[in-house]
Amino acid sequence: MWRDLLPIGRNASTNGYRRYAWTPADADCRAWFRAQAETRGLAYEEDRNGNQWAWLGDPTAGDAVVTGSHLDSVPDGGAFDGPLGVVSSFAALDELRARGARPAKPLAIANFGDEEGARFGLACVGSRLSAGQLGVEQAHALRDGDGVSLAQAMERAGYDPEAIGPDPERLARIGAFVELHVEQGRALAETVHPVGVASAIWPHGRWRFDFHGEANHAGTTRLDDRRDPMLTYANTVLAARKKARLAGALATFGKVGVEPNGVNAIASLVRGWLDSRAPDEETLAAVVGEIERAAVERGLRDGVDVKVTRESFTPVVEFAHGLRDELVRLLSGAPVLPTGAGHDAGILSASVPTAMLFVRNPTGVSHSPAETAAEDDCLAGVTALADVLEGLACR
Ligand code: HGY
Ligand code: MN
Ligand code: MN
Repeated sequence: MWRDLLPIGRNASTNGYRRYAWTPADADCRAWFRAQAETRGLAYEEDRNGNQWAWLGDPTAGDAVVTGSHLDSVPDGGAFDGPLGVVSSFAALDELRARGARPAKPLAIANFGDEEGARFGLACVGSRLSAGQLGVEQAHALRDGDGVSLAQAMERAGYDPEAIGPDPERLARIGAFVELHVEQGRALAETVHPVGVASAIWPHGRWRFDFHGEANHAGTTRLDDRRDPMLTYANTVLAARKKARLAGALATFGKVGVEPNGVNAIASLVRGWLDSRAPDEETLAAVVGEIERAAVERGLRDGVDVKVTRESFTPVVEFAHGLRDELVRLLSGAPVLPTGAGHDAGILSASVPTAMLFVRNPTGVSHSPAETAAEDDCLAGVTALADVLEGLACR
């Protein structure tokens, strides 16, 4: 399975993955998922929001145990973030069958669409739509960097954008959702444990900062006469780092756009996207507020107007304690850890009892081609997931 997925959407110059929603690489990932389901004789279905499902047992019976993750990537992402969860799900099902386990409940594997939000700017679109956490009109209005709307992209990929929307009946059939994911930090690397259980996801969001200045000649405009948004942007990046450090939060400007983007022209507009996360919502709101204030104050000095738009926000997620404790028991005392990364499991946790397993990442690196996990640890993850599915569905 791993070998088949490896070439899909790989950018040869960086070895990173560019598997964006509703692109040919995404279609190849979906075809792979469908083939994995059909090879195993699982009932395959795709919901109205582009999420894929592979069922063992009757999908309509209720109290299903569902596992899975996503196959899309960030720009030049690693091989593990997402795919490890989907591959491990199929492998865990194979393991259950090899053990001769007889599920008393329906089991399913899911691939949620557009988890990373790399193309349309909003993460977890597939699970958010199903859980009713993203309005249909809001989803239709999302646009990629080329101005293509989500609706147009879905249509071009052969899907019906008019059919998207909340799917409470499907979610009501799920008794538990467990997502396995590569760890995106080094907490497990410092332990003897290859697999951990998630406690919580930090609240996080994305804010667009538009710095409006004035385009002018780089060679003839006196420094005092400039309204250079790049200066305001640069100072805001530094302020974000400082405010986040002081508050014990995280703040990152990882994406930036410049107009007109000419070497010998002062920019007219710099657009930077802030990703910020914190242990609690109050801290997050305070940090983002301080970054915005610093930007506006600096803008006054530079003659630059600053406009801040919140593009997404995901509240803190505290995974269901009962299910989490059950996983720890099934895995003989696996460590419990929080994460700053968002997941479909976090979105679904508002509708369904949800838990996560993390597989040790020796470097902690993620959202990068350098992301990795040892083969033995991945196999331990499969065994752990099989133990969990057996414990939840077969007894
Ligand atoms: O950005 C995130 O937290 C994620 O990996 N979707
Ligand atoms: Mn990710
Ligand atoms: Mn992920």
